[in-house]
Amino acid sequence: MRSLLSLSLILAAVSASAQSAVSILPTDNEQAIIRKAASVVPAPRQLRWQELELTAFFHFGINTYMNREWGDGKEDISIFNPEKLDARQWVRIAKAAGIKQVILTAKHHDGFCLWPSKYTEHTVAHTPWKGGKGDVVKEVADACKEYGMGFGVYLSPWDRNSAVYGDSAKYNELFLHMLTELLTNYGRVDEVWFDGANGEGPNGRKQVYAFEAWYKLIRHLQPQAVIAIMGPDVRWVGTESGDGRLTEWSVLPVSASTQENIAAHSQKDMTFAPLGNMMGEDLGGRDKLMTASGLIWYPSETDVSIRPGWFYHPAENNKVKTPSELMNIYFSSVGRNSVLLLNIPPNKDGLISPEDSASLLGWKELREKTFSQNLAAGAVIDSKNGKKDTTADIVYHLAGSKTFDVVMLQENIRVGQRVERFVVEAWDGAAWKQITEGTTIGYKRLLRFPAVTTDRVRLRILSSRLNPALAKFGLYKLAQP
Ligand code: FUL
Repeated sequence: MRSLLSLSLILAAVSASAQSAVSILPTDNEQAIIRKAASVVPAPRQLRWQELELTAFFHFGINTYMNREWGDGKEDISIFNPEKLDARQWVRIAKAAGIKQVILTAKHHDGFCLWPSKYTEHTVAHTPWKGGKGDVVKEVADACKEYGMGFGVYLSPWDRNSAVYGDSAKYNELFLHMLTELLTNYGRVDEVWFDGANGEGPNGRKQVYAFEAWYKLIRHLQPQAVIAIMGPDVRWVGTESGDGRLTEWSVLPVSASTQENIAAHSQKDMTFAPLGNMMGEDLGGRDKLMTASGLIWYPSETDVSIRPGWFYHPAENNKVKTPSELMNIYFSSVGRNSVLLLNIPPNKDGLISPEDSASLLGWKELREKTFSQNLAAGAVIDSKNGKKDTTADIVYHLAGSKTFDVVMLQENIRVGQRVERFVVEAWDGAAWKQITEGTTIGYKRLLRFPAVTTDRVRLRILSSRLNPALAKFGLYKLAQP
């Protein structure tokens, strides 16, 4: 018998060879490849990002004024005048909802820059807002500093305004200048988000992006920032519905991060069902690893909007997702080994609307009520490894009879992601009865099921790539909205 905190039997030591990328040699057999996969670990910047769990997007710009989703870059920017803009309100609301980091659309596909870039006239400096002296990027960055929140920038590679888009060398140079401004003038940047969307179509302008130069610049200026989507650190989950995969590996074949692969699966038009939806498959299962030339830590991010659109539209004020809907998204994103990137679009006044903030706070309350009391706390644990050390049975003798309908599992991803299959069972007084099951765990796995009352729960790890290394186990009772 051992205490909840001393899971030493199943906690693996950090392997000396742990790293965020490994190559696979032609001589590696299946066993060697699986061992390697189990030892791939997040880089410190990826670990920090994963532990945030909840992040937010602020889609704001000329589209907010045009009541559009995709601008064409020809907009008359004199309509941009968010007189009541208060970025502190945005960040305060996000923080009150338990969100840890926010990302601002510094430049969307229409090319309008929310900061006074020196490299184009299509910016806030050429609008009536604050007599051309305003800078939304600065206001958001400063508010993040004030409230202790992470700060990130979204910069669309696809630019429908720039005259040099399609002249690859010139546009890449412009893009590097813009990135430099964003990464040097606003303090610490924690995430850089490169959208893969491109609606040029087969006869459109063809721009070859200088990704390597962009990444080098980011690593140089803001080494702690994760580079997301068209980037090496964070992968798009593959849908904008809020649904993560049931089997979600953070260790993938290196081919998953190629730009061709990302671009092929990104949006090509404004519909919200991306072409080549990447959700169908398990991307990092054993079969995928066997043909890989290398393996990388490449975790998924689930982006979804609190409203139907990414930008604010008055007609959607009654379509804001409810606290229960946000709770479902929480379970299907954070609860499926992903980080949630929830979009909250400020309105034309430059404020988050009351509908959105009420829903966010209701959701926060539901999470707090549900997760404040871990019914496995104080349990006495009896664990034994199976015949192979890649299986384990862990019995939790609860501190009395408890009723719960949620289980939370976390792996210690500092040593890698390992668990491939598990079941959770409850003792009904005479026998063990299965209450739920799953495949991957990863950073966090949350499962819901009809309420169970018992004083004994058994977690059985049926398959793992190396000895399972669990970080946390929790049992909870869902709060009613
Ligand atoms: C997509 C874009 O086309 C949408 O407008 C939005 O920015 C979303 C987050 O990414 O690819």
